[in-house]
Amino acid sequence: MRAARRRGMWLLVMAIAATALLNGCSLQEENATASPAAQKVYIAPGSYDEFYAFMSGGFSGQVSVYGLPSGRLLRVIPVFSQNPENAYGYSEETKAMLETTHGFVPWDDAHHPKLSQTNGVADGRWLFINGNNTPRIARLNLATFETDEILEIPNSAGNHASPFLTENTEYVVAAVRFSLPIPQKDVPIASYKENFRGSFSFIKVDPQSGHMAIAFQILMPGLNYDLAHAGKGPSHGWSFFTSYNSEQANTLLEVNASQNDKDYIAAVNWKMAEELIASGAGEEMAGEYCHNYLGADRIARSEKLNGTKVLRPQDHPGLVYFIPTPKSPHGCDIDPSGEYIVAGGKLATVIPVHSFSKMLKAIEAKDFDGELDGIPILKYDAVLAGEVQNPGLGPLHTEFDGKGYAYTSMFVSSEIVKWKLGSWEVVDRMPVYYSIGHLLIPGGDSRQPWGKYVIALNKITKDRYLPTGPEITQSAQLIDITGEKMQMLLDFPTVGEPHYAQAIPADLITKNSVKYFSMQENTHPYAAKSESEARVERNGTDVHVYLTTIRTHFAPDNIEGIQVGDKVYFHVTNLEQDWDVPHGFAMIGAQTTELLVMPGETRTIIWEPKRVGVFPFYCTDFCSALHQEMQGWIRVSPKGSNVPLKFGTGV
Ligand code: K7E
Ligand code: CUA
Repeated sequence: MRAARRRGMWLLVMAIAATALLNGCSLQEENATASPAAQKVYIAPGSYDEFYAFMSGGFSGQVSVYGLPSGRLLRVIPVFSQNPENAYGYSEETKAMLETTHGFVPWDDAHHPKLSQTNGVADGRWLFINGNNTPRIARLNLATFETDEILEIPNSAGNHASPFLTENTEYVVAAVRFSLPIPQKDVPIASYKENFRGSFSFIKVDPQSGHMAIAFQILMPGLNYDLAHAGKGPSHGWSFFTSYNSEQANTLLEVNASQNDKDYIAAVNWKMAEELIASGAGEEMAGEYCHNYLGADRIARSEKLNGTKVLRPQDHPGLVYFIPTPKSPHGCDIDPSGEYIVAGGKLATVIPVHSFSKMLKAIEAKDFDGELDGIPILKYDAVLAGEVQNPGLGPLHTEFDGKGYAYTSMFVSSEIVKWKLGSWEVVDRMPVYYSIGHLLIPGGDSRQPWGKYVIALNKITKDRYLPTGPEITQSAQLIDITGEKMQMLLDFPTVGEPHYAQAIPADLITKNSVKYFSMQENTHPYAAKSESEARVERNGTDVHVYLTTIRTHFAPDNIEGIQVGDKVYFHVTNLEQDWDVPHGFAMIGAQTTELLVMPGETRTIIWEPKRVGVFPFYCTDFCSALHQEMQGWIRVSPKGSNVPLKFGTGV
C-alpha cells in the first residue's frame, strides 16, 4: 500500500519534471528572467506610475483604476453599484444616479470602459462604460473620478455592444445583445423571428459638458449584436457591429446559434443616418428611459424621458450593410489606420480581416450575396483583406501597437498572438494564465497607440494565487511589447472580472485633477458653509442637522430634543479646503451607510431613531492625530417629550 503510494508520488514528480522540460522553462530560468522583468515594473516608493488603467469590474458593476506598470490599485470608482465606502448610491445626493424605469437598481454588470477621444486619440476628459443588464451608459468625470451621468437606453436588452465612441466623441454607440419585441409586447417566445428586433442607439455627447442625449435608434433584424467599434480616419462616419445567432434561435443557443458557417458584421453609415434625421426622416417611437446626472450643486437628479427617433434600414438604402464573418464573431476592432476591421470569430479557425476600402468598392459594384430583412449582404471575398491562419483557438479581441502589429486574445488556447497587418502572419505567441478575454494596449483601439505594454485580462487563475475559498481572483498580466518578442512582466489581481479596459498616459489625467471642491461654489441647499451656519431645524417630525466638519471636530457636537419617530437628516459639510482631507460620518443604527465627505462638499444621510437614550456619532476617516476625538452625542427623548431642541458645542 505504502510502496504503491510512494511509486505514485515518484510518477507525479517525473510528470512535473517532464512538463517543465516541455515548457522549456525550469525554476532557475524563471528566476533568471525575474530580475529584469521586476526592474521594468518597479516604481520606487513615492514615485508615480506612467499610465492610468481603467478596468471594468464586470459583475461588480464598478470601474477600478490601476497604475501601470506597477499594477497598483489606486481606486475603485462606483458606477452601477452602491458603494458603502463613500456612500455612493446610499447618500441622498447620489441615490438618484441609480434610478431606472424599473425603479431603483443598485447593481449592474459593466463590461466596456471607453475613454473620450479627440481626433481619434484619448483626451483624458471622460470615461464611458455600459450597464449590460439594465441597459444604461455611464459617463465618469476624470477630473473628479466620479460618475457624473447615467443614461438608460430604451428599446434595448443586454446592452453589450457598447459604449463605442466615434472619433471625436460625437456619439456614444450602444447595441442590443438580446433582441426583444420593440416596442415591448406580450407575444410567444417562439415568435422570435417575426417579432424580435435589435436596436443600435446613437447617443449625442455635448462637446463641452459631456451630457448625453439619445439622437436616434436604428431598428435591426433580431440577431445578437455583440461588440462594436467606430471607424476612424478614412472610415470615420461608419460604425461596425459583430453579430451572432444569424439563425435567430430562441432556445439552446449554444447549439442552435452555432449552425451557420458565417454570421455578420453590420456596417452602419451613421453620417448618413445623421443627415436623414436632420432632414426629418424617421418615426417617433415611444419608450421610457431615465436620465440621471450630477448638477452644479453636486446633487444627482433623475428625469424620466420618453420617445426616440427610429430609422428602419429597409426604408433607407445605403444606411446598413452586412459583411459575412466566420463564425459567431465576438470582438470587432479597427486598426489605427481605419482601413482594417478585425473580427474575433470565437469558434472560427482563422482571424478574418475586412478591408474598409474594399467594402466601399463592393457597395458601389453592388457585389451582394442576397439580403436579410432588406439589408444587403456583401460578398465575403469582395470585402476580405486577409485571414490570419492558424492563430490559435478561440480568438476574441484585438488591439494594435501602432507599429504595424495586432495582438489577439485566444480564449481557448490561453495565449496572446501577435501578427502583422498586411501579411497576416503570426510572428509571436505568449501563453497567459488562463482563459484570456479582453486585452489592452494603452490607446490600442485608437489612432495613436502608446504601444509599450499589452495587458491580458484573464477570466480564470486556478493555481496562480493563494487560495481564497471557492473563488480565486481574476487577474491581469502585464507584458512588455517594445521588443520583437513579448516579455511577461507581472501578474496582478483585479477587482471583479475585467472585461475591457483602457489606459492613458498619466499626465493627460493629472493636469485636470480636482484637489477639492470650492466652498464658495458650494450651492447645496443644505450646506453650512461655516461653523456659524451650523444648526438644527425642526419641521414637524423632520429634523435637519446642518453639520460641519473640520480638523478635528463636528459642529454641533451635542444635540438634544430629538424624539423617537423623528426623521433626522444629517447634512454634513466638510469645511476643509485642502487636498486629501475627507471626513467621515457614522451614526449608530443608521440603516444606510457612513458618509465620506470630500473637502468643500455636502452629503446627507437619514437616521430614524427608534429608542430613547443618548447616541454617539463619529468620524470614520482617520483625518488627523485627534481623529479619535472627532465625535458627538445626540439625546433621543420619547415621542411628545418636552425636552427642548438644543444644539451646539456643549449644551
Ligand atoms: Cu467579456 Cu467584451 Cu463583455 Cu469579450 S466581453 S471577453
Ligand atoms: Cu475627521 Cu476623522
